Order: sequence, then structure tokens, then C-alpha cells
Amino acid sequence: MQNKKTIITYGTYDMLHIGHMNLLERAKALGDYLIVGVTDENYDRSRGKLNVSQSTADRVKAIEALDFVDMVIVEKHKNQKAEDMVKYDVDIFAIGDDWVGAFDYLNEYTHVEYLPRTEGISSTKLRKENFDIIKMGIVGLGRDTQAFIDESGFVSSIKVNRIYANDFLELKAFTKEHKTIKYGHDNYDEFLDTSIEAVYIDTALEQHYTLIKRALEAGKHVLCENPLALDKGELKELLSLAKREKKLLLSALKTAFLPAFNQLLQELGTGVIGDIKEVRATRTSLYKEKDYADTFIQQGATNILSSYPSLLVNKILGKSKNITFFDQEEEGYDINNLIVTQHKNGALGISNVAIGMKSEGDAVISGTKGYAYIPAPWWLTKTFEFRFEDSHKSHTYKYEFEGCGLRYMIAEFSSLIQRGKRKSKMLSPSDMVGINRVLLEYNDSKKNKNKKEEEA
Ligand code: C2G
Repeated sequence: MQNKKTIITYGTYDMLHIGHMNLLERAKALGDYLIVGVTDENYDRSRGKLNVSQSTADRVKAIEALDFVDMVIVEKHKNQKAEDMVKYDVDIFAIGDDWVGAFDYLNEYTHVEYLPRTEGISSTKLRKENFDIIKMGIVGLGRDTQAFIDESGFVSSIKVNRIYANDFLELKAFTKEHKTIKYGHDNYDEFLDTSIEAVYIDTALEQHYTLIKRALEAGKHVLCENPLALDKGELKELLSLAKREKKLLLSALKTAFLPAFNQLLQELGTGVIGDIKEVRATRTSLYKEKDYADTFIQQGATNILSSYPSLLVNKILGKSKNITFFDQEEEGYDINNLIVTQHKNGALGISNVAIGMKSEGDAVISGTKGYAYIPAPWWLTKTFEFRFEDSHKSHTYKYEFEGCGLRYMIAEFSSLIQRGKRKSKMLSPSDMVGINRVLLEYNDSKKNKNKKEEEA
């Protein structure tokens, strides 16, 4: 009996269409056994595919349902194709001829065959036909406003065309310079009364709560720089309001949406470093050098920066049970804070934030078998390494990272709106509560301390 001939092909297969089906049938016709590699969402995002509308699980399900497909695997990184060729003893690698030349390097492992592509149909075209473009407005002229406008250009489902700021002259100068932002408003009610469906808020931290509340009440989805509120009760109120209004409220914590950060969490979930006992992360910034307004600095290191280490700690260890602060104050606000949190099974979170000193911004996740090291700046995650006592077993993961990272967050925000979802798996409402607990408790403890001092 002749050996069976194994064919492999890869793709995203978003909104599975006739072009994909033709290609898969042509691939199967080359042999006996067809393996299809469906790209994982983190891998797609790291190779610049930001606008995929279906989850990995849904795309896998659609391919599994096809009669002529014999096996479905998930493609997670760039080098996997070569590994799969060896692992599955592949005879032919087939792919559409839009890729001609790109995979010639795989001829070293197998025979590469470029097959004719079906003209006139694509996932991009289907997405355009099926989903409306989301009109979005910007609130404030903050530190990330410019970057947000630039990065939203990479997310085809979003159009940013309005801005609100209370300083009329600044606003005028801004709209004159930015031709894509056609409309400037210095009246928030008027701004909210337009056809925009969503807003991005980047203002002074103490204004967030009121601006979010009014936007949600006006029926807009909200993406807002963290912290969403500076008071415990206020955060809960905003989250219940979003739920009641059936609107999406998301913290603009860009780290949470980076492909490499999500891949790190996925790998840790497999137990690669054993039981995790401690997560330690540092985030410092010398804002003073950058001429930021005094009122911003006076919010203190914890309010400005703690959400980043708290994100890493909470995503890995879950909710914190006890929180202890070791803070250093100057001129009435904290310039440095070492925050120790206790979690399930006694695991420890150690977060260090500072705006008055500079330190190494790396992170270490320690487990019973080994540890993960993320070099500085860990919150712009591009690479991470799993290290073991036997250094031969150590391995490094490297991911592409486009622009300043905001585009991954904007893509998730728009994809959730398009799919009618209110919760992001990458940053759920309960993640947001957990992450903000540190700064909200710190603000509470400071309030109580001041009250006691006043009474004494
Ligand atoms: N395809 C086709 N005709 C179309 C559209 C797509 O033949 N009108 C083919 C592509 O050439 C590819 C497969 O269908 O072989 C899957 O296409 P996509 O989902 O767009 O995936 P792609 O980004 O091409 O993935 O590791 C991933 C692969 O490198 C390519």
C-alpha cells in the first residue's frame, strides 16, 4: 500500500468564505490527509492583522466542521510552520498565490505549492459589508491624544472625527493642525449630542469620573485612561451604569491588550514555571523632567502608575486579599510606593511605583520550577524569557510590536462594540475592579489619615 500523502495549509479564515473553501479543497486534492493551521489571535495581532472579527475558537470550529479537513491545529508563532513540517511528516505545504515567494524557505523541509486564489472575495470585503464603521470622538487634549489619533488609523473599523476640550484656543489650534479631526467642541453636551458612538477620554485624572458618567448616560461606549475613578464607590457606580446602559466601559491600559503580554499569560497558564508564588514588577517615570502640569504630578505615583503592576499581579495571581503600602511622601503626595499584596494560597505581589526616582522597570514571576523574566520596559511587552536552574531549558519568546502599542487596544475596543460585547477577556470589569483596588485603598487610607490628623 502507498503511504498516505499529508498536506498542510495555514490561515486566519475570518468569516469563512468561498475563497477559503476553494483553497482548502484544492489543497486536499493534492494528497490524502489535510491538516489546517488556524492562526491564534495573539499571533495574528503580532503579524499586524488587527481587524479579525471572530475568536480563535470560533474560527477553529468553522474549519473543523468541513468534511475534507482531517485535522485542525492552532498556529501560535512564526517558526511553527517549520516545526509542524517535521512533527507531522508533511509532504506538501499549500498556500494561496498571494503569498508567492514568501514561503520558499520552507522548501528545505517539504515541497511548497502556491495555489490560485479566488478573485473578488476576501474577509476584509465581508467585514466592510457586515459591520458599520464606528464613529468616535476624543475627550481632552491629554498626553496620549496625538498617539491615539495616529494609531486609530491602523484600525479600519474606527473613524475618529471629533474632539472635545474645554480650552477653546487650544482646541482651535488642534483642529487646524489635524485635518482628519473635522469637528471641535468646547461644549461637552453638544459633543455628546452628535452621531459619535464611542469616546476616548484622556484628561486630568480627577475629571474622569464625571466625563465617563455623562458619556455613558448619553449612550456612548467609553474607553478611558486609567484610573477611571479615584474613589471606590465611584468606580462601582460607573461599572453598574455601563451595565445598565448596555455600553462598553474599558480602561485604556494598553499593556493588557499587547499580543506578547497575552501570550505570556497563556504560557504561564500551562504551568511552565510550576506553581506561581510571587509576581514582582516595577514602573517608574521621571515626569518632572517632562514638564507635566503640577496637578498631574500631585495625583502621586500610586494613582498615576500602580495600575500597570497591579494588572500583571492580578492577571496572574487573581484578586488581592491584603494590601500593605510602604510609601515615601514629598510635598503632600507619594513619590515612591512599595505595594505588597497577598493572594490565594499565600502568593505575593510586589509592586514598586515611583515618580520621584528612576529604577529598572522589569518584572519577575517566580514559580516552583523556574521563573519568567520580562526586561524593561515590561509594560511594553515585546519579549520574555522562561529561566530554569538548568540553563539549557531556558527559552526566550520574541514578538513583533507595531507603533506605540495603542492600536491593539483600539482594535479590541472596536471589535467588542461590533460584536455587541460588553466584556473584554483581556480586561474584564472584574479585572478593572481588582486592578484599581490598590489605588482606591491607598486613597482611602490617605483620606482617613488626614481626617485623623485634623481631629487630633
Ligand atoms: N484565500 C484564497 N482566496 C481568497 C482569500 C483567501 O485562496 N479570496 C486563501 C489565502 O491565500 C490563504 C487562505 O485562503 O491561503 C487563508 O487566507 P487568510 O484567512 O487571509 O489567511 P492568511 O493571512 O493568508 O494566512 O500563517 C498564516 C498564513 O501564513 C496565511
